[in-house]
Amino acid sequence: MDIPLYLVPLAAAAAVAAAGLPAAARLHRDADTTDTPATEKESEVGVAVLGFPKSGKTALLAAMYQTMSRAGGDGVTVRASHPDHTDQLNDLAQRFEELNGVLPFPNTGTQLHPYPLAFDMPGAPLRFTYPDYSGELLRESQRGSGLPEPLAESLDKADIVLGILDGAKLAAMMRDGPDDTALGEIRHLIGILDGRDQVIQLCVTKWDLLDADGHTLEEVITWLRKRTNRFHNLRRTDRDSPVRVIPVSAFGLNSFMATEDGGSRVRRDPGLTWQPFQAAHPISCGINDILTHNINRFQRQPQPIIPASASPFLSRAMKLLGLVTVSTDVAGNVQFSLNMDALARLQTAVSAPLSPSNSSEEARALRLILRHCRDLADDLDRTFPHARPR
Ligand SMILES: Nc1nc2c(ncn2[C@@H]2O[C@H](COP(=O)(O)OP(=O)(O)O)[C@@H](O)[C@H]2O)c(=O)[nH]1
Ligand SMILES: [Mg+2]
Repeated sequence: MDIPLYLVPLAAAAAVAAAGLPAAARLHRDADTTDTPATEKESEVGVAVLGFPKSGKTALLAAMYQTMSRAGGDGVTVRASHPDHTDQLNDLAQRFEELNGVLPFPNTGTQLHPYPLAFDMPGAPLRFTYPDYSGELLRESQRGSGLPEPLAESLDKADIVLGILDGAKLAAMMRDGPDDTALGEIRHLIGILDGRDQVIQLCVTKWDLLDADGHTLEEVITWLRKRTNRFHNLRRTDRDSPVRVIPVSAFGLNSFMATEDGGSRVRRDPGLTWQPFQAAHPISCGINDILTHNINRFQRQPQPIIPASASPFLSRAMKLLGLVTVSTDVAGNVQFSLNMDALARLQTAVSAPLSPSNSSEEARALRLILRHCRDLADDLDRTFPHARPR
């Protein structure tokens, strides 16, 4: 059977690959999937992605990986957290670039296809997994049956939720008038997000199309607000973290790739290079907000103790940055109490110079990642002042 690896769900690919491996390698792989050491498990930041078919989820993954796997000035990069996935991700990005954007990965099936990524520096305490899947899963929930199990589970476990709004459909509606189906999808998606106490970022994909039509982000937001009451509620300013609307384009804005014939074909200009637009911003803004969101959330409780149910990454990061005081209760359980000045301490931890003398390698790596993510969030604020609710 000639199925390219990237079309095979990762679990199946791992099983196929493991079957042909020597025992030592198999052990290593097993350890990676099932017996992940506690320290590594604790570093996982949960990411959920909500998007209808063809909204640009896989293209965003390819573009995000292309962007994040190349170091910027601060040296922060992302790699696949297992060699198998490196090949898959490189393949994905390469095919995206070379096959004229005729994307070779229409995900099928009812499972998520996880792409685990890790920040690539010594001691970096942060991993995340981009869950790609067939958008039909989300469509299924529109028929009133609730979210299919894997998607519901991914959403419940997530620290960061990325809601994908299809920029091509927005561009078409802003040009030709609202379309019930496309509008129904947006309302459904926002309905799922509204009321969730998590870091949420909305991505408007295929921004190249809206940009080409001369639309500003402000116009897009005004358009959405007029047609979706819940959009306004989702973006209310007293949330624990802001729901940004982030323009992204996997193709980029330089006409390297462009759709033709109403989107059915993609043309590539070989004289130009692939420069995705703001593809790393959604996840970076999400990471930037995780700690602030949860500090705000815990501070509203009568007793600001980090619950055992909190994401393991949170407890770990808060401890590394000195935002909590660790104690033991009468039953001998370790308790993490949020410090009163946690928000101020967080600001200092992210901004202060990184010196080996006063912090561990892990804490320095975390601070560097947080600084990198804050810089991208600031960059978004400068480029698109309307991205953040005001
Ligand atoms: N113009 C434009 N089209 C895009 C972009 N990203 C994706 N597309 C188009 O949208 C289609 C669906 O994208 P895909 O990522 O496969 O959507 P998914 O089903 O949500 O994973 C692709 O085949 C492209 O033609 C983009 O940044 N700009
Ligand atoms: Mg896809």
